[in-house]
Order: sequence, then C-alpha cells, then structure tokens
Amino acid sequence: MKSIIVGTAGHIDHGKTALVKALTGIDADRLEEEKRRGITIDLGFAHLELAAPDGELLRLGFVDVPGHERFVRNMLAGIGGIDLVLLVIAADEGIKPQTREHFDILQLLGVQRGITVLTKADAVDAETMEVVRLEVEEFLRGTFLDSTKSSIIPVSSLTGAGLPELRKALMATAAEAPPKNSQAIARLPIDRVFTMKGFGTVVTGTLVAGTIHREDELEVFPTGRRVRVRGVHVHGQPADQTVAGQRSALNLAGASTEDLARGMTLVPPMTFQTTRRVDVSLRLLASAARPLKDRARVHFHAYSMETVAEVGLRGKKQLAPGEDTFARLKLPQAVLLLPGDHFILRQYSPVVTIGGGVVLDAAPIPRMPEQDDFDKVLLDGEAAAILTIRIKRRQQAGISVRKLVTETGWTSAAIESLLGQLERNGTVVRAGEVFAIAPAINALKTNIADAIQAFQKSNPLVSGMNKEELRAHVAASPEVFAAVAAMLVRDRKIEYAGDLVRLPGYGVVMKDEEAESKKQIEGAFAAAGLQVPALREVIAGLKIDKMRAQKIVTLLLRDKVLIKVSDELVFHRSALEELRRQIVTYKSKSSRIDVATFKESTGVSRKYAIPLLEYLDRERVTRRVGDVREIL
Ligand SMILES: Nc1nc2c(ncn2[C@@H]2O[C@H](COP(=O)(O)OP(=O)(O)O)[C@@H](O)[C@H]2O)c(=O)[nH]1
Ligand SMILES: [Mg+2]
Repeated sequence: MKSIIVGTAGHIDHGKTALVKALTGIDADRLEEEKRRGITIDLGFAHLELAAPDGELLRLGFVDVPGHERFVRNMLAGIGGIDLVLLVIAADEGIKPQTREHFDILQLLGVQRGITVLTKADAVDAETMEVVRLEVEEFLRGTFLDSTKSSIIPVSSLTGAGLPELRKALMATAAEAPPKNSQAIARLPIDRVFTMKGFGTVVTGTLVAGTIHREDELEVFPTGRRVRVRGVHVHGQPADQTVAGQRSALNLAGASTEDLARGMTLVPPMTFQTTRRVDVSLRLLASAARPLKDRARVHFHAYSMETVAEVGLRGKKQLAPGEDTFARLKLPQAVLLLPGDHFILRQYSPVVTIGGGVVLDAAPIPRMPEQDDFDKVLLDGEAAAILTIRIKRRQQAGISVRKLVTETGWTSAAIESLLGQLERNGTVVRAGEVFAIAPAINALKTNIADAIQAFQKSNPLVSGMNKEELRAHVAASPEVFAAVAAMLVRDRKIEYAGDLVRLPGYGVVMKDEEAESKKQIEGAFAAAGLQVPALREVIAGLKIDKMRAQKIVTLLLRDKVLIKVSDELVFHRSALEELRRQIVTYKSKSSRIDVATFKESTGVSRKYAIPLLEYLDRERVTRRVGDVREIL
C-alpha cells in the first residue's frame, strides 16, 4: 500500500484544521489548550485510507500545521516530510501574511505537488469567490501550484460543499506522487515525545526513508544513545513495521522522555555521523527585506530540527534578495544532515522566513580547491557523477563504501552497484577496502616506482626502501598503499624483501657479507696510500664471489671513493688528495719535477710513477714538458 504524507499550509483561522476534520473525521487539535482557544499551536495528525481510481489503496497521513505567525517554527517541524500540500486560503479573507510565508516555505522545501483549497465557500457569494480565485491564480502563477497543472477547489467544511471534488483531486494527486523510498536507510525525525500508560516512552514522526521493524535497534542522533523498538504503531494501529511515507509511532526501550526531544533523529546504528559544517545551495527570498550578509547568524530548520547557523557565503560579502549562492553553514551543535535535505533559514531577529535551500555535503573538506565545481555536481549531477567526485576529492587516500554511505545516505547496495559500473569503465579503482579515482592510483604507482628508483640511486648499497618510509613519502593511506604496492608487485615493477621495497633486479643486493666486503675493499685501499695492492689481489681475499666483488668496486668507482688511474691501478680518493697536496708543497722548492724526484719524494716505483704523473697531467695539476713536469 502506498503511503503519502499530506500537509496543510495557510494563514491562521483559514480553516485548515476544520478541513482535515471534514476529510478524515479526526480533530487534529489534540492539545487541551488548542481545543480551549480554538487555535492550532502545535502539529496535529490525522489519517485516511482511500481507493485510487485504479483500485489501489492509498494511505494518507495528514500533518496539520499551525497558521499563527508565532508558531511557524512548529509548522516547520512538521512540513519537512510532506509529499503534497493542501494550501488553504479562506475565501472571505484571501491571501494573508502566513499564506505567503507558508507558500515561500513550501517552495524552498521543494514540495512538488498540492491542491489549493478555497475554504469557507459558504461564507461568500459566487462573485467574491470568483475574485478570490483570480487573486489566487495570479499569486500561484509559475509555481508548482500553477492553476494550469494543479486544482483550485472551493470547499465548505461546514456544509460539505466541494468535498467530493477535493477528495477526487486528492486521490489523483496522491496517486501521482512518487512514494518515499522504503529501501533506503531508515530515518525518522522525531516530532513528538511522550509517555503512554502501559507503553512507556513513545516517539512519533514521519518516516522519511526506509523501513523500521519491531525489535530493531536504532541510534538517536545527535546524542548517540541506542534504543530498541518495542512496538510500532501506524495510524493508531499496532504494526510489525513502518515504511517510508507513514506517520509512525515507536514505543522505545532504552530511553526516557528526558533523553529524547523533537529535532532528534532515529537511524540505524553506526551508519551516520553528526556535523557542524554543511555545504549548501541557498536562496534568499525575493521578498526578503534586506541582503543576507556573509557571517550572518540565522535560525536554521531542517525536518523537525532547529538550531542557529552562521552563514559563510561563497566568495561574496552579501547575497541580494532573490539570489542563489553556494555557502558553508557553521552550526553551534552537532546535527545529522544528509545531502538532499532541504532547510529553511529565518532571520535572527525579528524572526521571519528569509530563505532556504538544500544540503549538498555534510562532510565538507576545509579549503578544498575547485569547491565550486564540486558543489555544482552535487547540486545537479547524476548519482555516478556524484560518487565519482566524492571519491576524487579523497585523492590517493581513497574512500570506503562505508564512508560513502555515511556521506551520501545512499544504501551500500546502491553504492556498490554504481561502483561496479565505475570500476568497469575504468573511472575508479578498488584498492583493498577503498576506492580511488584511476588517475590517483596511476599517479601513486608512478610515485612509488619513482621514489624507489631515486632512493636506490642515492643509496646503491642499501637493498631497498623501508616500506613505511616509502608510504609516508608518497602520502598514501596504509590500505591504498598496500593495495597499490600489491598491483606493482604483480606487474613486476617492484618487489618486497621483508620490510623493504625495491626495484626487481636493480642495483646491488647488499647482504651482510657484501657490506662487509665493501668495507674491506675501501679499507684496503685507504690504508695502502699510493702503494696500492693489485685489485685482483684484494678481490681474491674477499669472502664473496668475483662477480659481486666487481660490482661493489664499480659502485665505489661510481661514487668516486676509488679512482681509476690506469687500467690496472686503482687508488683511494684520500691517497690522491694527499698526492696533490705534496705536489703543491713541492712547488715552493721548484716549479718543475722529473720522474726520479717524483719517485723519491712519493716513494712509489716507476711502474706507479708514470701512470700517476699522467693522471696529474690529466687533472691539470702538472704539465709534461719534455722529460719533466711543470707544476701548474
Ligand atoms: N463558515 C465556515 N467556517 C469555517 C469553515 N472552516 C472553518 N471554519 C471556521 O473557521 C475557524 C477557524 O477554523 P480552523 O480550522 O481552526 O482554522 P485554522 O487555524 O486554519 O486551522 C473556526 O471557527 C471554524 O469553525 C468553513 O468552511 N465555513
Ligand atoms: Mg488549525
């Protein structure tokens, strides 16, 4: 059975409550004070079951709102969950201030359907009724209640005239209204809390999404308290479950009336997060008396919740009446809001409705670049596009399905099916439990490979880069890093060696033995000075095989620790530096030196003297002139 919520709207004393009673037989003015004073103060509720023309049964839940300007906040607590509205205008009074204010609110909330009811038809003559109808048609022109697409019906709740027409129109409109999604994640904004003899704590509200069963465990937002559903009542009847679009009463275990209040929300446990920052698209009413200034404080209403908010206008000092903007709202207390939630803003003082809009993101990232482009997609984009940019903004950190559920309010099934598409078309990549945008993963792959390459180049004798160091270097979450590294291992771009990561087959694989050999080689040459041993001899004395020893020598030569003077002769850098100093000192005695003197002063044999002098020539320390060297 389809369930639709019908709200009333309109100025005080225009006959809203009387109309609901005429339609349902239920007096929605339930409070003693309301009955005594004859005015609606708080929300009232009624229900009706009707058969649609095609025989389908429709269950209508009515939310009757107060029309008094002092009780607009109560009106707001009930109007957020409605599917269609009865805009009530008394034929003997016509359009009055709360007709306008309520209608502004309906438009800001994005209500799509309704019927305009000209009440008290019995109190005016036909001519007056015609004048009022013209006035109302003019007022509604171009709106969702434009008379070309929605009915304007004169009714007398007193005589019953017009009620059959109204019922018919109500049926047709309700049949057209799309049902709320009972497969979505359950959300019940609480609008009443009371105790009932024999039951204990009871809350009521319009179930705006999902299904709640008896015995379900729920979490109270924003307090986080856990409660159990002991009983469910729908339209006054006990039930096993309630589905989206129904006025629902829940008998709760685990909370007393002090723990609960209007404005709190019941949701499945561990699903959502509260927020104090929301990114929104907002509109200032054309009828607003003055521009909305950046940083202005306003009253904020969404579903049954109300708080104050500071408006941070995007890139503007002020917003003119009739204009739209993106904005970030700062809230003094943590609340539960989800993308797509509509809200109303009222001026701080005096309290009048000035605007409203829709929540785009309740998990905003401070100072995110391209925030405008992001918000545009959130405002108008398709689900896949929205998911893509929500993943994209997490860059290389990625985001899990669970977090995406929290951010969007969509079910994990819906998100996973979209992710499947995005994975298949190459937009996103799964990295373990998280999803990241393909270019972010590719960039990360490149960054990891580059980082290892650079590391191994500057640390040729270390066998790899520490995994954690590498992860910190590329700024990836542990999960994404592990997944991407695994991809690179699969592609043979990197390999693991314990806690180290390295390029496969690149550079020297330094084991302890090799590090030891490297020290030995370097040490042997450093100690030898100019009386260097033959390289062959040094290598022969090592524990490691010739091939690996040759590699170590190559690395020492590349790093200029050892210097090749001739094909057979290798010296330690320090020995050659010492030789240069000697030659420079000798220059104070003579500007020339011959081979014999060189041999004598350095103590090397002729076999070494010639290659060393030729090396010094090459280094432009000396220059050969005939049989002698000129010291430069
Ligand atoms: N003559 C006449 N009086 C009506 C009609 N509907 C409501 N009233 C009276 O108008 C007053 C206000 O009605 P009520 O339903 O409380 O208005 P609300 O403030 O919009 O809920 C009450 O005294 C009603 O009896 C109607 O169709 N004809
Ligand atoms: Mg009333």
